[in-house]
Amino acid sequence: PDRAITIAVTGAAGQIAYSLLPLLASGSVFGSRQRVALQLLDLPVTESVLQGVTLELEDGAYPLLELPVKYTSVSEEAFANADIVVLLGSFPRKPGMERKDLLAKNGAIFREQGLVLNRVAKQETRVLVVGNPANTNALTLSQFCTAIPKVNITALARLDHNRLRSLVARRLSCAVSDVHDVAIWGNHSSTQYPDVSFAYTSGVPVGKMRAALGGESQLQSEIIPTIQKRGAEVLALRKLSSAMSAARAIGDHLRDWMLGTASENELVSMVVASDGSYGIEKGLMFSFPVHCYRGGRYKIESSLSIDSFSRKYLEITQNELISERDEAMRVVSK
Ligand code: NAX
Repeated sequence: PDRAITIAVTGAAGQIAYSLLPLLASGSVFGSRQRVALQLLDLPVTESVLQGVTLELEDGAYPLLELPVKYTSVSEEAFANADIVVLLGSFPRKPGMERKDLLAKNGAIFREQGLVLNRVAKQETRVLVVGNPANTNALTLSQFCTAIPKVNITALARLDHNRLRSLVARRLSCAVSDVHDVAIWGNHSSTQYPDVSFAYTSGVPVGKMRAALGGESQLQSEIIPTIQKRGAEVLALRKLSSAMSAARAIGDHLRDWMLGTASENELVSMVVASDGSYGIEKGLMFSFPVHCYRGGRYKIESSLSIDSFSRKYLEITQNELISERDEAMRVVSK
């Protein structure tokens, strides 16, 4: 067996973590031969919950999990020697809270965590930001963590990607595994652009997917808004935000990023620093369709042709991200 990979998880006393940690410990993300060491972080107020989660991980008797499981409220300790850092912890939006205040609270958290990582992380450490506003939190972190190359800092769009893939499968009455190359562009927010223009199945060739789903008007009025608002729909029903599906998406993101996608040509969606492809401002943390290769590498698929239908959506989500970035940078540079 290989050496254990060390995974730091923040917000580890929260609900996504409660679904994610068993996936990491059981081998269903990195495979049944890869040992895993967990370093859990949450705020001091949650200490007893975090300790309880640690006891449950021990009681799981996972053959691949290194014992004892470390837990702490000191980020230096959680991040030390981590190969992978999953940032779930963030300041939640409270009723009546303005976006500007949310950006300020999270700007402070992700600046601090960026600075800590800058001191204790390795150059090869891979960082996945999940806590919202995820794209902008990842951007803030990367500004303050120059020790980690920007390509090694990503944020989660895979939940949106999986939601779209599943919706297409349900609409076409086919298996999810038969749906390929859906894409999520832009912000993990209601301005994201869920795109089926490059998607295909064994029955629907590339270029015919919009028509198969009822045409552009159907996409615009129904399919796109359904994905954009899916998180809000789950929240309204469960009175809690998506957690089981978020954990699953985090597992998919990490597996594909570290081990490569199962098929070499498959497109998956990841929030990464823009390289200027498709006219998206360089450096902006933007969800793109990417290819992943073994060894923690990925490449933005930069040769897709964007028509006027898609272009409109790309601009809206880019503009939102630029305004979030400007607001976040204003507060963190104070
Ligand atoms: P919970 O509120 O259940 O858990 C969050 C945990 O983070 C809490 O235990 C809290 O004490 C901790 N925390 C807060 N600030 C921290 C800090 N500075 N350092 C360490 N820990 C800290 O939220 P949960 O449902 O688990 O969701 C976690 C985050 O994921 C939220 O920000 C949520 O909005 C975001 N999501 C992002 C998604 C994405 O696709 N990018 C989808 C799912 C989810 O909504």
